[in-house]
Amino acid sequence: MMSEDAPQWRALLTRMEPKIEFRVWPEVGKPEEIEFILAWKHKPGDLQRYPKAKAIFWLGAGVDHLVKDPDLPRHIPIVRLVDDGLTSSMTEYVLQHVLHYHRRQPEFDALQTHRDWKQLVYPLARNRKIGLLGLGVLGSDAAQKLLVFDFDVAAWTRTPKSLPGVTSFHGESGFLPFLKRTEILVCILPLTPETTGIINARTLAALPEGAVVINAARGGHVVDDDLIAALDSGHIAGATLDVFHEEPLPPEHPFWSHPKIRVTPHVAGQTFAETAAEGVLAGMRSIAAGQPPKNLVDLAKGY
Ligand code: NDP
Ligand code: OXD
Repeated sequence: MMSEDAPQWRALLTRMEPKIEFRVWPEVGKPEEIEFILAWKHKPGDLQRYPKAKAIFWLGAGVDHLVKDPDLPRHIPIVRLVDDGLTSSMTEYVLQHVLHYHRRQPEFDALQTHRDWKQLVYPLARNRKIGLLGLGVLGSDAAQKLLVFDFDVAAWTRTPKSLPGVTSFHGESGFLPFLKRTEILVCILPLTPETTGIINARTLAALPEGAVVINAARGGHVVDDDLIAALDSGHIAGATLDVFHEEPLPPEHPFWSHPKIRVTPHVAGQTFAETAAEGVLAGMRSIAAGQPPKNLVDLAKGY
């Protein structure tokens, strides 16, 4: 495995399955002895060094970094992380920032700087239209919890979806109607060639005046200059961004100091070994028993 969290993974996995011999990259010993690879943000090219590897367990939900590795061994299963801890933490992030905008917190913050006591009104949650880009593992959980707060939730996906309480749009023809009704746009899409740059000038212009954007997916989804222009024109009222084209976000990047942008350092959803290790072990056991593991990455789709 490769990760600064390796000691915790080692402790958890070997407690659950004492037969596991756990090696931490780069001290992997003989590459031909490695059966399962656990990786996250690996050094491109390294994964092809293990001729007897039976699977790669990617310790994150988004596999964009992995699938762009030209030396990725494509003949073995690639399993991505689906984990309750990660899912809950992403939902917390979505709720935190949706509520921040719904309750007009940026405006209250501005009023406070002028010692101005103004009781701005906000709509009932059921009249606040949230639009989720993506309704997969993470989007579905966020949608369900937003519904608990009574928000009016819609989602846009590649294929048709039906999740009770969620208004569904899909494909190219569904994109514009989805945007037109969305006041708080939340991106939880995988980064693929189809979704790269999806938050661009046209998308932002289709949102209603005063809409806000929360990007919890990947920096590559946003065309940075288009977002800044839409914020500066006043059409978009604010943006919360967790992910960036370059991470860490370079100190000179205009996002850091833009008055309408909140930056968080790629912490929206976190992988917790404590909850994730069991799923990884279950995947290894399935493969060892000749069964297909859960949460396989579809390399043709890229997620
Ligand atoms: P899933 O694969 O479970 O869901 C992906 C969703 O996106 C599906 O609803 C899918 O639709 C939709 N989608 C994919 N491509 C398109 C497209 N071209 N057009 C419309 N919809 C599309 O992924 P997860 O929910 O587990 O994770 C989503 C992403 O969140 C990850 O890929 C990762 O980049 C990001 N992430 C960010 C984190 C952070 O800390 N900032 C933490 C964890 C994840 P369909 O089902 O129809 O194919
Ligand atoms: C992930 C991430 O994809 O942390 O899991 O971004």
